[in-house]
Amino acid sequence: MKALILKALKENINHYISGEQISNQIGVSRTAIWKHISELRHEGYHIESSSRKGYRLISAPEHLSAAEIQAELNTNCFGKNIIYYDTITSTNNAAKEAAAKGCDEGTVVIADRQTAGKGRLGRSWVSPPNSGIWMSVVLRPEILPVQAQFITILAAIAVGRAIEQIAGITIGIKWPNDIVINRKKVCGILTEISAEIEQINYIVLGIGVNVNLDKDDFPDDIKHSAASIKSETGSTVSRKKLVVRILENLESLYKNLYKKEFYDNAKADLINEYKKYSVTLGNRVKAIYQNKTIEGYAEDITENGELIIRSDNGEQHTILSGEVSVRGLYGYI
Ligand code: BT5
Repeated sequence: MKALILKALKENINHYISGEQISNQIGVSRTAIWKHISELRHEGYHIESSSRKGYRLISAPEHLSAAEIQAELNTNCFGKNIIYYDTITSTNNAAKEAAAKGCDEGTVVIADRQTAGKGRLGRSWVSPPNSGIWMSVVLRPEILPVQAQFITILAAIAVGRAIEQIAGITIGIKWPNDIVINRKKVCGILTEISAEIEQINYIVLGIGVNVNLDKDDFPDDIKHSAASIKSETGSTVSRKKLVVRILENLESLYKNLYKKEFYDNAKADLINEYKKYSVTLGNRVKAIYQNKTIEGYAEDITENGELIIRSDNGEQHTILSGEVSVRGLYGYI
């Protein structure tokens, strides 16, 4: 029924069609039409209504199909294989299944909506329809598992650059993996690894970007700390263009990992760029690390991407992964 109403609206795009006309055309009551129209609005369709003239479709939500993305994508490997879902539990889980079955490196799993989006340490990630980028990329790097920390750093830079290029807004990176705009989180990265001692089987790089979410899309407990590109710039951004740019940036940065000189030179450039984006460095922080809480100043980021904290008693701590709150961000005062 909803599909028929949508079809009638699409046949008249930008023109009004009265409730009576739709009702005659497909044989449903005007109340049922109103109910379906309001559902379509929730799904991202912009439909105007006027009591005299009826309904008018202004725009349909952007569809992130594989074909739409690939038509604009300029890469050799990343996104050559895209698995798209309207709804999935978690793109990271789907990507892990695909990786375990042997899918190619660069395979992308992307969904319009996640019902069980995952953050780190068992936390959840809010992923409503029509508004975000919820995607995972399968990587098979021939590096040592200890070097995998770089993938998160590289991804944060690739996504950060892409947001700046497409939305024209300045971003910051909160160590290790949050992208923030105006002190609020717009993107999270979840890197999951399947490895043996000396060899990585695969890495699933999960990227969640709040692109066109409205404030009301966030539950109350994260309303103060989360934002979207749209909520901060006031403009809707094309998810497709952003996906394309993220994959292109990722591929070009990732290729460097294989260059012989990467671990001598390029790595240092990457860390320097990461430091420039950092909203953690130079600030007061509280870190939960190996079951201890450390408070102090974020002093530096090492050449391997670890965070150095000088605690209040003068001790220096080098943190490879963990939870770090930064004063002034997300309600930490
Ligand atoms: C992250 O975890 O930030 C990693 C998020 C990765 C999400 C992507 S989406 C595609 C792929 N498939 C998945 O299932 N996951 C990945 P963490 O640093 O643990 O942050 C999680 C915390 O951020 C939550 O506990 C909330 O406080 C907050 N949060 C949840 N959803 C959010 C959202 N949409 N925007 C901003 N903050 C959010």
